[in-house]
Amino acid sequence: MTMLANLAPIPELYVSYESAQKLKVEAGNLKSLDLSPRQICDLELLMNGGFNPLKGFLNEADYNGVVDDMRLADGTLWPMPINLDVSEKFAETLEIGEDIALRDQEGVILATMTVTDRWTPNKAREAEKVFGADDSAHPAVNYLHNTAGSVYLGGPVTGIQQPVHYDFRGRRDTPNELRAYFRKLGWRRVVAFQTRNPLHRAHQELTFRAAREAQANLLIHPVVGMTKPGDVDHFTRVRCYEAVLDKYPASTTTMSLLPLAMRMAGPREAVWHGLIRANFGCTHFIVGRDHAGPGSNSAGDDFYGPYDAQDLFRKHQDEMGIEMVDFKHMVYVQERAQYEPNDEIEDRDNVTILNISGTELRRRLAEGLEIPEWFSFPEVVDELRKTKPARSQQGFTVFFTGFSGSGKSTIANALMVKLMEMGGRPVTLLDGDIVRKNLSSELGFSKEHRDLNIRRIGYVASEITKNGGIAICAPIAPYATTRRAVREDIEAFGAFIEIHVATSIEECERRDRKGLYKLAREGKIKEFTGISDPYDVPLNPEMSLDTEGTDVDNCAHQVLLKLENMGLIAG
Ligand code: PPS
Repeated sequence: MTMLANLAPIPELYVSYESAQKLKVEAGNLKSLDLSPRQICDLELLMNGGFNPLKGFLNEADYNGVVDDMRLADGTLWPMPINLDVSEKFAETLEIGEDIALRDQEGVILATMTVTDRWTPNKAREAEKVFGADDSAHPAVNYLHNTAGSVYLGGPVTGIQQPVHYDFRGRRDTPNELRAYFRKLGWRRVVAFQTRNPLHRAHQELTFRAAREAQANLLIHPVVGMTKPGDVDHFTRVRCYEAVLDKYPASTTTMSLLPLAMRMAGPREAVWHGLIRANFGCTHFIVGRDHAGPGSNSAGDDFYGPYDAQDLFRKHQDEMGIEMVDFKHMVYVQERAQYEPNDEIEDRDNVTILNISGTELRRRLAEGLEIPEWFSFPEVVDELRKTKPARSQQGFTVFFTGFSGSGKSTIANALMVKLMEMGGRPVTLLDGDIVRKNLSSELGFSKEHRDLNIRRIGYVASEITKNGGIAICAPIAPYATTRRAVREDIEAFGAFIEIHVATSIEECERRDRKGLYKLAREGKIKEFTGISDPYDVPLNPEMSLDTEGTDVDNCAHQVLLKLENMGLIAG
């Protein structure tokens, strides 16, 4: 262990304050791109040197090298493609060699970029090579296919200003700010701990041991850019970290927030994380079990082996300028009242080994069950309970879908009344007809308009869910992909219960309560769902209701039982 930090400043892409003011005015005349949240994260780390040696978004030759061999065209190790993905429409407007302005989501110009390269990537190949499989169960593969633009632009970036953050400003540092801090305190060996989860006792013990092993100071370096969908939000996490920070011996440990957009790419991600921490002045980096793991693939198996990340890191660390401190899984040994690495436990057969998995922790939080003190700190558990109250106190959305006249509105109304009778949470009904009067009065029934209508319903329902209410939606919602997108929006805040009101088209037409089927058959209403327009039958709804043999009251009751069964309402 000889590594000592060279804490000299690293190159940034920013121009001087005076030049920035001038450039900002000039950039106002350039074609401009409003960056996505992920691109803003990437740009911030490009500009401040976190992604050193990159000087901009990857050009085509660098991209190909990174995808194929984790190397830039000049041979430098770099495992993650950092691309400026745009729409074909925007790409077509550009000339090679042209400068463009890169703006944040409010329109503030953060940087300019000279477009040297423009190409259409083979996304399936990128998915296979970088993430190990072209499987949309992987969050980054899903992003690649469903969110990222189809054309990549590459070229050098000139930084004008940092993205603005209003939260935890005092806890955010650029690589050079952290380097200066380490210099000032005389910290020449620093071990960084990457995390996207709240810290519990096992993490504290692990980081503590890592610092001892590396004879280094400790940097808790949590990601606050973008993590895995469904993670605890960073506001809550930072409050948790602040509580845990007090448990470390004073002046050995510090915390700084990293605005990284994670890709959950396991082994490649570990190498990337290490290179980033070297830029932030660290000499050591902790890689534990299943580092940056994305969970399971669509066949139900893990994408990566639990120690693949450690293996890849070890293979490359000589050229990385940072050393790995590898850790096995930490578990609690009850008789000795301490955490120990799972593979180093002595006298294994005569001790009680305790562990609470992430899934188990989420279950306990959701059901309001006890979380033992050996597992976490009371302050951390308090914070988590505040943000994630027990399921019976969280907001949720019940989303009915089915043909016109299937009985959606009637059942939704009955459900609303029953929930209001029970009390406890505000209930809002977003019925198809009501929404079309109040929110979507200008829309018709083309695919585009129907999707817009459903996305609006989804947006309102997600806000209601976020704020602890119950949203009951009852549109036709004929397209499965749109229903999935709404589900994703809502599940960030609470449960989404999709209910297929499975009345057959023949029965709906026989009932024809509004006389619309007759008009549709006569061709007087065009694009009528089930007659002259498609309906994707839900494949995995939480529930399917048969209205042909069951009355409305009973259908609503079945829904209540389901909600009770899911722990969303008290029995
Ligand atoms: S969608 O596809 O989800 O946006 O539809 P939605 O907002 O639920 O609106 C459906 C109601 O509009 C009436 N209507 C039609 N439905 C389907 N296709 C066509 N072309 C159409 N034109 C008008 C119909 O009364 C639907 O009401 P419900 O409550 O479903 O019977």
